[in-house]
Amino acid sequence: MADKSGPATAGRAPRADHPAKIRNVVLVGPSGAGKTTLVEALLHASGATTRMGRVEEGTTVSDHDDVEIRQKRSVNLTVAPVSAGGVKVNLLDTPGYADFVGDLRAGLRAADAALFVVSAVDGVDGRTRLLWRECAAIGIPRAVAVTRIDHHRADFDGVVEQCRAAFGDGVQPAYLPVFTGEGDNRTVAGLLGLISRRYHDYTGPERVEAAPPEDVWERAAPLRDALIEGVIQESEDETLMDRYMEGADLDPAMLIADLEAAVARGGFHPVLAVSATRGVGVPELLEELPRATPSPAERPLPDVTTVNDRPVGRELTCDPDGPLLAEVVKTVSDPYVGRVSLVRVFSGTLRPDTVVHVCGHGLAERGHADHDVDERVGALLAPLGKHGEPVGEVVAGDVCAVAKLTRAETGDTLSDKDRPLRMPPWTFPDPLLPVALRAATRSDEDKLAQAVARLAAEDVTLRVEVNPETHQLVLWCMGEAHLDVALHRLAARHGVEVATEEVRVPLRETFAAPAEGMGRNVKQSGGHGEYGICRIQVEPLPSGSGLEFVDRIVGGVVPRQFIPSVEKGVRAQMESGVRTGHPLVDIRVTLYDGKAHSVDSSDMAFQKAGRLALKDAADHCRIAMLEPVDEVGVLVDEEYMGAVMSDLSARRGRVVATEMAGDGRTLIRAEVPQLEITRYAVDLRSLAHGTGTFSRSYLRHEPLPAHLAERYGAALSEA
Ligand SMILES: Nc1nc2c(ncn2[C@@H]2O[C@H](COP(=O)(O)OP(=O)(O)OP(=O)(O)O)[C@@H](O)[C@H]2O)c(=O)[nH]1
Ligand SMILES: [Mg+2]
Repeated sequence: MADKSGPATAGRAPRADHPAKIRNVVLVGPSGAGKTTLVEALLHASGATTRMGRVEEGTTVSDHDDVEIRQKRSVNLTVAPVSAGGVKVNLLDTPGYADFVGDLRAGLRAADAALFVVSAVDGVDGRTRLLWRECAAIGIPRAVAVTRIDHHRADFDGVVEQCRAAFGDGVQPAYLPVFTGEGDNRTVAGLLGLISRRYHDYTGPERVEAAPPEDVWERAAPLRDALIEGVIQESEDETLMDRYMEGADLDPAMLIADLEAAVARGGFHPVLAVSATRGVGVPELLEELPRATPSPAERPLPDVTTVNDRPVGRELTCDPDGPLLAEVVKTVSDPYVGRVSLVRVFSGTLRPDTVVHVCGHGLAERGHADHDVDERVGALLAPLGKHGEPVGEVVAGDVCAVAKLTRAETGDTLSDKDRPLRMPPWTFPDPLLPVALRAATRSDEDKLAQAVARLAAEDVTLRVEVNPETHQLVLWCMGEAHLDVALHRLAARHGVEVATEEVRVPLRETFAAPAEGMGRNVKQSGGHGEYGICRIQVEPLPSGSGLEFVDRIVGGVVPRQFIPSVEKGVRAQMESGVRTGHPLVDIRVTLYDGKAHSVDSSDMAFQKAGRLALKDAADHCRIAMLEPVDEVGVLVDEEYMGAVMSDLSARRGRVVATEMAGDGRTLIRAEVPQLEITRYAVDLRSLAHGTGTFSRSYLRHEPLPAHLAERYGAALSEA
């Protein structure tokens, strides 16, 4: 039974009054690698909590959301500060599952270093490599934690090798785990610090310093050499390498200082070995995180300009006394608390109950209209999972939760109101899985549109549209798990029950050949009548032409004022189509004859005649269906290129080009009918084992093959 009473917190949340006393470390790694469990272990070992929760039981600090408890994995970015060596380390736990990349990006934005988590049981797969690339793309300094080393199948050396092959030679173990037992009983016994040469025995209830097993030095010596060489290669002190080569015993404290510099530079990645469940390597991690990762003051600030786009330059630094510069990395609306914003402060000091400038630009397409407003900041909270403890002020470099900022959205910049600033938001991937939504009950229909808009405002990886042709309310998500979260939130936070339906692709009709049609609208049985007769010729036009209306009336057989009426009628009929209910497009209609009545003819009478004429022409001709075709770009590891290409052909796609994209990846450009790729976001993931990404954009409508046209309800008759 899940205990939902919240974390067993012990005392006050850690505080920091200076950037040098802060580290922001984001945990990144594939789903199931053990990030949340590791955060739990770090919280417990640092004394922040009195007991360790478990992901399976829904009792961890990070995975507190109902959906997380149900899905047994993280779907949100959460913050958990721990106190380590007099430093406040904000641990940012991200979801590893691909659907939740929006929260991963938010976590990367708020952090100054990443702890890359890989399971010693599962090793490095395509998804892990993709995540590493995400980190490498922004140059964030990285250390690696190889977790689950208590497991009998843990292969620390093998996984380190895999990491080195995938992430480069900068990957070097800083600790060496020593194992004991055989078969199912094999487990970790202790850790040897390769710089300190200290051995910690973990076979008892507590870690104790002990003499290492004799044979360990043999294994450790080459690793220690490689580690130290890796560190001193990056050192500013060029004499170090010579001294080391000559056999000098270098001071561990100095090496550790150099190790931090090497990590901060981005090309060196120390590996730590951990078992989160048994606490092995957790105290070591608490010792290393403050000293091996850079403080916020050592990291460059993101680009910033004035609200008028003038560069701000170097005058802004991570200085608590400087001008305020902060960013909303995530917003959540809670039915009880209202809106809560997770904020990273980059410069200055954020104080509760002060007015700040809120600036949001560049996300209009995601449903965040550009805005520049002043707003009062409510209470500031030190977040711990779903809980928060009020804090007085938050200095540059720190992360906090802010209550009741009603206008600030994810990606917005907060600054002093008399010195408004703007940071361009980070990039978000496009959601590519469309799902049509319908309120489960009629009374919820109005609420649905509003609630979906709010949801999309919080989560920039959701997009909402009402399709102008199919009129469906379409929610674009990253994948099915993301959809599950969205539906759950619509119900839980907004009280709207939603049903999903298949997304209709906007098909269109057109004339397959020229045809003639007559519209005869004559009603003269008593009273005011209707009279309008018109004859038209219809010809097909190339894709994208719409309607070309040609007036060839001579001798006023259709009076001047009624010619636009005929055109209006034709257009109205085109919108509702002539056979299948899909709009009709790309025709030239030539009005060449007709007849009017001096009393009974009217605008309405000729509009109706126009509609009838088009329908009549359609009855004399084959109506072809057109389907939308997208330009698709698939970026995939070369090993899956063949599979992806043949799958695209099976989807009636045409591969237009393939390009090398570096890093062993290929970009495949293809034109693919929309009907075939509504679920491509899901299918590509299994096809390319999580290594593929794609983009799509509408290209044009093309004829739909006849056998499919029948399936889509077209009773295509040849007259
Ligand atoms: N034996 C053992 N199991 C572990 C360890 N760390 C995590 N696990 C288990 O591995 C599973 C996944 O752990 P999580 O902490 O949820 O993994 P995660 O990286 O947060 O996964 P996502 O939230 O989906 O990204 C859980 O069942 C954990 O109990 C460990 O050190 N040893
Ligand atoms: Mg997790």
